[in-house]
Amino acid sequence: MTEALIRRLSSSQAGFTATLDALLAFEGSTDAAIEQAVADILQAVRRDGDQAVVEYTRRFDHLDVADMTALELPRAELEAALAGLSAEQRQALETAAERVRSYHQRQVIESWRYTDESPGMDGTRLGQKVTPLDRVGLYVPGGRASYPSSVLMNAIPAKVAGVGELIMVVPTPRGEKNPLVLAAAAITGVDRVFTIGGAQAVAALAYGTATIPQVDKIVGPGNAYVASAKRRVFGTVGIDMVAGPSEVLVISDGSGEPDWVAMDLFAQAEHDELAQSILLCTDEAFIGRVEASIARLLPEMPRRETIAVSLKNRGALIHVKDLAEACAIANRIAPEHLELSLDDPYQWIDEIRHAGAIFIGHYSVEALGDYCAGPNHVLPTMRSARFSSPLGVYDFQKRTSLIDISEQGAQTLGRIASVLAHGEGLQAHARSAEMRLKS
Ligand code: HSO
Ligand code: ZN
Repeated sequence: MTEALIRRLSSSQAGFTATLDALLAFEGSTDAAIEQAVADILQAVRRDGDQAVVEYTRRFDHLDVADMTALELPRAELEAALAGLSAEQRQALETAAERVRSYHQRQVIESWRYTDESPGMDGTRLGQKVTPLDRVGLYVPGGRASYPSSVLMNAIPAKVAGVGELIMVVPTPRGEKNPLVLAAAAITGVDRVFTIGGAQAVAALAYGTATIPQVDKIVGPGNAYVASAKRRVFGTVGIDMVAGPSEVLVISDGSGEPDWVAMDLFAQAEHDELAQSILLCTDEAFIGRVEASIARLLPEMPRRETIAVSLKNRGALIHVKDLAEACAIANRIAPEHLELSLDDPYQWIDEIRHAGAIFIGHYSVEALGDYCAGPNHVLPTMRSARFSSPLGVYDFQKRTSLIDISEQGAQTLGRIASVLAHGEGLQAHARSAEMRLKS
């Protein structure tokens, strides 16, 4: 008998919960050597600015330039990349961008004000003023995980929010550029692009250099060095989130096509050996058919080696008693992507409390959401959907409170504040409130 491609589990087996937890456990790397290297890079860029960035780019990306200005891509080069696409590619990218834009326009939050009508508060006006961030840095990885779709998913909500200036960084080892990434930058109106990457690019954005302006927030995925650098500069600038490997959970009642389910599991697994693909299914025979589909389809896949490692180490086909139990397990997993591969999915949506995105029914497949359905594909991973949300316009808007208290309102509030301030032993607080009382 050959070794299984993916583990099979059952929710009724002894120790199932512990087995599931072990499968989900993922330690974000805290490699001491990486941490030290990143700390050194941040310090050097902070101290030496452009010169340090140029030097690291020479060392790590084998790109030898005289100075930082040579690492900025002129607008014309972005436009040329766009013009160089096939009509089909350009059309696809533009349509995807348009759909993502139209979805995100619905997320914009507006400023608001109201007049407090409670007794004694005559004329007191309160509100919330919404302001986009001034300047945002977008990190785009080089190499295998350099996704034009991620440029759309990060740049569009920033632009819809009204961010003043969007600065993209993307490493181009040995000068090799990804034309689709540059075209996506052109389509979304990224303002400036620098061909730098790694911790040095994060440092340049966070601290600013003579050439690269300091940003207020850094978004976008990256390798362990980039993740560590983002964590370290947090506080000096905002960051989006530190993403873990991508995950999909499929819930099936056996009503779909086993090949479709198998390919959906592959689509996640092909991202990365650490990616996680799990099926929860009420129908034992269907699980067997999915397993057979996996065995038959895997050899056809160009990325079969990555898929095989991902499925073997982190994948599972799990038999569950019923769909209520499947939803309970899904809530425990809090997956980044959840597919409800059911004939009648709507009755189960209310049962799902924790998921980054829910794909409803047999045709709503994650791959469509990754590129062009409209919602963002930057989603909470590693069970963080319990407390966080997809990337969106709200990540690029901030709120300021507005307080306009009338003379009458100050009488009512002053008495309350005075009592509380005395209780806290803060005399100046009490007196500054009391001075505005009339008698
Ligand atoms: N599934 C990834 C996004 C992506 N897929 C980009 C293809 N390209 C994380 O949600
Ligand atoms: Zn994907």
